[in-house]
Amino acid sequence: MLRIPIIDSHTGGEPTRVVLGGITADTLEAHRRAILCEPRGHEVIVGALLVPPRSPDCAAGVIFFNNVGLLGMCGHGMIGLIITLRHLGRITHGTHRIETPVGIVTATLHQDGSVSIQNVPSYRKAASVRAGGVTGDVAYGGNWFFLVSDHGLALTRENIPQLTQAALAMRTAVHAAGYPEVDHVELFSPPHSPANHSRNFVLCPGAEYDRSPCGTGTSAKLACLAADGKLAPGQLWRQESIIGSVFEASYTPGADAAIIPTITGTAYITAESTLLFDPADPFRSGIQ
Ligand code: PYC
Repeated sequence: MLRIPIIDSHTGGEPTRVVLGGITADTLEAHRRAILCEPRGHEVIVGALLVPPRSPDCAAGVIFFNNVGLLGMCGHGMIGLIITLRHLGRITHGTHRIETPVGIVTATLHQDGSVSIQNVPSYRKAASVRAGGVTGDVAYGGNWFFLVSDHGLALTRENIPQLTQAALAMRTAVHAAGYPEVDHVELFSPPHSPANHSRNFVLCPGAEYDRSPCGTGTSAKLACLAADGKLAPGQLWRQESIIGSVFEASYTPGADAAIIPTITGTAYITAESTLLFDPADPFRSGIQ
């Protein structure tokens, strides 16, 4: 019977399932949905397959995946991975380089248990794109985002079904407007807590919403703020999620008008487990 050891965590409410073995990058696709989705999990879980790094100065390599495919990077997932590696005794406090498919991310595990990730270069590709009755920016932060503030919707938990439908329609519209690379939509409003600068709702590629403020989405937001001259290098940005969890963020200037964002958050281990795939189970591959 196939056995896949995993460790689950959550970062600001958003779950990460780190896969420690049992499969390789070559066999991931065959098991991707079975690892994450029902009956073993839930569509919202982001997977993180540990792989040997190609670069000898990296502590680990990781491939992030979700219910519909692979993710270039994942901010909340990287914070969850670092806390998982500490839980396993594979790393201690300090700075660690982690290889992702879109570049090397430098993660710092602080003494207080929080994690800062220096993300891949992030940039705004297009400003003020008109699509589906709204205007937004297209930006990259390790994944592609359509960032919209003029949506007219309240970012409350009760509104999550309406926010999801509206964001799905915006994604279709921004594809039609010439940006097929966009797989996440990020809606903004003023924060609910005066300690924060902004609240967001993030639609993920598989139509789930991010419970965390989204590390790659916050990176894309910083790129837009920097491009508009609204946030200076080193200035703190506190991004609040739809459930009220917070990432702290800032940036340094990068090459070619890109920025290098740093995102800080905290993750907690929720389970250590081994997934079993019984050949007699008609749903061993998940509910397809
Ligand atoms: O934190 O970057 C992130 C993320 C992407 C999708 C879900 N979370």
